[in-house]
Amino acid sequence: MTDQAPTPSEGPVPYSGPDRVLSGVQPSGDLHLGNYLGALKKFARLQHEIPTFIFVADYHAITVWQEPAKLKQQVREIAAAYLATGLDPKVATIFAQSAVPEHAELAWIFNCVARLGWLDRMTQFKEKSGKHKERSSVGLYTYPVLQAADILAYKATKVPVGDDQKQHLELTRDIAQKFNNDFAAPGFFPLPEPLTQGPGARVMSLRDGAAKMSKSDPSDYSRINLTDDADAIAQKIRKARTDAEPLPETAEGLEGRAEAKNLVGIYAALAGKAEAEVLAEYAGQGFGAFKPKLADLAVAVMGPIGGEMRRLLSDPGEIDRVLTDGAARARAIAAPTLAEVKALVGFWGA
Ligand code: AQP
Repeated sequence: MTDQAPTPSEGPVPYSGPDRVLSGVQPSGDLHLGNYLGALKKFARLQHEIPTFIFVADYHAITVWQEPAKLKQQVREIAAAYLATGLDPKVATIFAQSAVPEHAELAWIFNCVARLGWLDRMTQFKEKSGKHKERSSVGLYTYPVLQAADILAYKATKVPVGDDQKQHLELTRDIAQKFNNDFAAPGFFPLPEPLTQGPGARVMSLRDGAAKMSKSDPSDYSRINLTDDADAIAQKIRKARTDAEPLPETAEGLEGRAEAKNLVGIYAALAGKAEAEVLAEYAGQGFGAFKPKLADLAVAVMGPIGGEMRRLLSDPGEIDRVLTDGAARARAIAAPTLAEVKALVGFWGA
């Protein structure tokens, strides 16, 4: 028995298909400002430039325990967040991952392409499994392989994600490249690019400038949720950890001041400005003056999103129609890809 495909590696042949965007968010808790700035905000812009597929990652969510009675509602909440942050279901394809079984089937094939050594290097598994790795689900370990299937089922070329996902994107590229080599199909899968540029690619916790803002942080004061009202947003910013120094004139002056850098970065991302512009405006001022300005801006941007989410969630029928229609449109792309893959692998009936 060999663990190597016999096909020799061919020189890289560029993918020549159309550009497509794909990304998703797990229905594993309240969405926060980091998810919005790192991911959702970019989706709304990209949909007008490139065909865009955005899914609710419910297969990914169950890599850690999810209450069955709540999961469906959590899926609707993410879909509501997509719509409330500007995704248009007539333009973008919006769907639930579990409604497109091709993702799971392709993931199995990719499990047989990816190497254990590749997965062993994934830092997110190490962080999420913590000290009790042997008690983690197998799904949590192979999560990046499913992510590769999510992307490549649509032959997506661009993946808007936060900075934390860069390593997983590299794995997707490795899987795509190895599949193309192993099955003598040069250029069959594209090597997708992560779109992580811009302010907001890595929003940090409001309580700890060294930890990323995360849904699973036990402290609600560590993040601003998309559904927080104006009072909660202002209070969380008021209580955000900072230092006693005034804001510097240049970005270099923020080095070694993680919490200060984070708040300036959040302001810049929300205002659509560069960090340097924010500093030019507030240099010399302390956080007593800066925080209320940041709170006003955050309330102005986030408040309407929360309101629209509440309106959408009051009529789940509308969200369900969007997801049903999206799943049919998604399958129309993913099913032919999977059929091609099965033929290349040599399966009976393919
Ligand atoms: N702090 C962040 N800054 C910028 N982008 C972020 N993203 C997540 N946190 C930040 C981006 O949001 C998208 C969706 O993430 P996800 O829900 O699929 O999973 P995640 O990255 O694991 O997000 P969380 O909030 O940290 O969830 P938990 O706590 O459940 O693990 C991705 O594009 C991600 O990069």
